[in-house]
Amino acid sequence: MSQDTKLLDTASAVMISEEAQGCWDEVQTAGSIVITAHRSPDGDAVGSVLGLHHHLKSQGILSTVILPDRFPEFLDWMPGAQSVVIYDEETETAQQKLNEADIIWCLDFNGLDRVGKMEEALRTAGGKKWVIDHHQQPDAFADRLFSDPACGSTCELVSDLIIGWGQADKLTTEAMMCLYVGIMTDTGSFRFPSVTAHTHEVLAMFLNNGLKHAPIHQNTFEQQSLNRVQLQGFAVSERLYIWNEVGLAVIGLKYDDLDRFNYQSGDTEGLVNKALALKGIRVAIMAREAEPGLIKLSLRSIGEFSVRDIAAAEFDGGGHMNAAGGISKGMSMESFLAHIESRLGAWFEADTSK
Ligand SMILES: [Mn+2]
Repeated sequence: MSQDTKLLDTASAVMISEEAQGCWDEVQTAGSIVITAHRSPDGDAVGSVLGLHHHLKSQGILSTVILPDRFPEFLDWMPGAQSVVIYDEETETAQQKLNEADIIWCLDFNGLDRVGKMEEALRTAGGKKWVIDHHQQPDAFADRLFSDPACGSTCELVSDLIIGWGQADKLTTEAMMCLYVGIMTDTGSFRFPSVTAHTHEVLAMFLNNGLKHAPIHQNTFEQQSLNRVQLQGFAVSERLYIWNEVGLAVIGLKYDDLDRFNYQSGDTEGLVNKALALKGIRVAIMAREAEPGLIKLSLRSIGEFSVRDIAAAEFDGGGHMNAAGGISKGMSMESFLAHIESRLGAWFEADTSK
């Protein structure tokens, strides 16, 4: 087992800044702690807030987890998911907790405009805002900022912080399960370029600590409803639009389509990757008409083509170079697709990555 020991040693040797080290002293004496993440929380957002929450709890430190809106159904199984306070649903409770908090951990987002309707409450809350994030160009709202845009997930950064605190061996199964989910989902199951040897060292440390990974994959990806599977099949078969000359594929699901398959939050998760997986396609957009006149977008790319730039400039969004989100207002799906076609020249003209 000497190999295992070596991996554990490497992961244990994460060096963190003095400031990050100091967080540990401060959380121990804080009266009230809130942990939150961005709106439309994904696996990394939910995983990082719950992972940190479970770890602090195991060390006798209580915290309240608040998310701006509900997380997708496929994350329901995560330990602690049921105790999350959803701002949109329990606004008063959430506001009170935010107001009382001495420390507000802000995980997996880089600006106050990423928390939807919770923005004002978070902005005016008096507690210290400690940000752990991996998105580019964080806004200046953090009292403490731990940002690493090169890192594949916020869950890896939270893991590093805990390892840096010297508490790797104190990680509970619950905490590791949640952190694993975020590393897994934000790296496309450990296959994106952002994955490093260190990512695998952290995962190896989890496994050495007794984490069972197979049920996590199964719970996250293999508990799909028939409606979801059929919606995804329908989307690929009937609502996929391809511009081969530029390598773009768009899936455009209308409001009525979603209704037909009794759409639940999270049902189109991962669908954009089916479009991106096509031969010759290097930019994919998943467009979902959430309500008439409001289209939610998920953008992905391969290589140097930045979907973040398009999302930020044209769709009131942001994200990473190869994975971004945004919205389009006031257009039907037909006019949205026509709009995309009208923008191809501008998007791909200057593109030299092809
Ligand atoms: Mn993330």
